[in-house]
Amino acid sequence: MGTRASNVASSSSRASPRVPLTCSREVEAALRSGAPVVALESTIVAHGMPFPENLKTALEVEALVRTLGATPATIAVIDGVARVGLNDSELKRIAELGERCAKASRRDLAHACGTGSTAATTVSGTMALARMAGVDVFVTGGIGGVHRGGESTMDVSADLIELGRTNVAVICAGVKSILDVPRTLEVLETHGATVCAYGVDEFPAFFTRTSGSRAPLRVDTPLEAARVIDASLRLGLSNGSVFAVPIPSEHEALGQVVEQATSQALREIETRKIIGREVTPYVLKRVAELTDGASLKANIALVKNNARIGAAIAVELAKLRK
Ligand code: PSU
Ligand code: MN
Repeated sequence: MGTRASNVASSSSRASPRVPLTCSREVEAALRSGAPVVALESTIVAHGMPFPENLKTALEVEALVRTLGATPATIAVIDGVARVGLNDSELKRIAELGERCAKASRRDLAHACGTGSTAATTVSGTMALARMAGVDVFVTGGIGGVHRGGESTMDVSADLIELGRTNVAVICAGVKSILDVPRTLEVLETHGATVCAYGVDEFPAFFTRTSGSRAPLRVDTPLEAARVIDASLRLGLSNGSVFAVPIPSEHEALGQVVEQATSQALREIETRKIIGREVTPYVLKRVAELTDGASLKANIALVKNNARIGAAIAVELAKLRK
């Protein structure tokens, strides 16, 4: 597996006195033997879906990864310790906390660990911890991006910067269309992140297979993706990569409904003069109301699809690196 900090604690139950990071026994054993491991984030659990669907989905995604021959490693900060591989009760705690759980991107990791807090990790926080533990492949739903109007607000997700400086492969369904897709791709390019669409030419927009923006690169199979990741690790590049998998066609109809609701919510924002940090919560709430649960269903379907492909990529990568 890739670079691995030598002083990272490896016991399942004790943190090293020096590094507040532990891997579960299962993850530790898999990493030690070079078996495939798939990192999973916890912000999608705490903040991305309502309880109890969030817990059910998280457990099903872990089971799916196992079925496909890889070890799942859900990542979060629990009582001040960065945990790579949560047990079911830790996962339940994050899921039940929901919106009350802290959300940790890279900037928040030291504070969460230093103050003994519990926090769900975003894509950037999860990538940073996955790299420290030696996990190369990470599956999620969507990554953060440049917000619409980001050219003046400078609201650009830390995920994009992390992808420029941490070598982890992120398998996702692109970015939500409430974000600015062209500018998101520009920022990823600026920071040197490798961006491949999976099996298509266009960068997908989460609920829809198309975004109107062509992806810079394309791969078509798990083996091809694994070869790209392997080459990146062999070259010792510091940047990460995005493998953007479109939502499966059979769920895209649902996605289209969500997309129409999103457009309506965005129009409402203009007429109601909603601005700044009120924007995203308003849009998400309106989309949930307008689609009567279709957005959650489509979200779960695409996360599972990403997990299937991500696990297959991790399996191929482990074979290449044996
Ligand atoms: N996009 C989604 N679902 C999510 C997220 C993004 O479609 O749950 C979460 C991820 O954890 C991502 C974070 O890392 O939101 C980005 O937040 P921000 O825009 O504040 O950087
Ligand atoms: Mn932001």
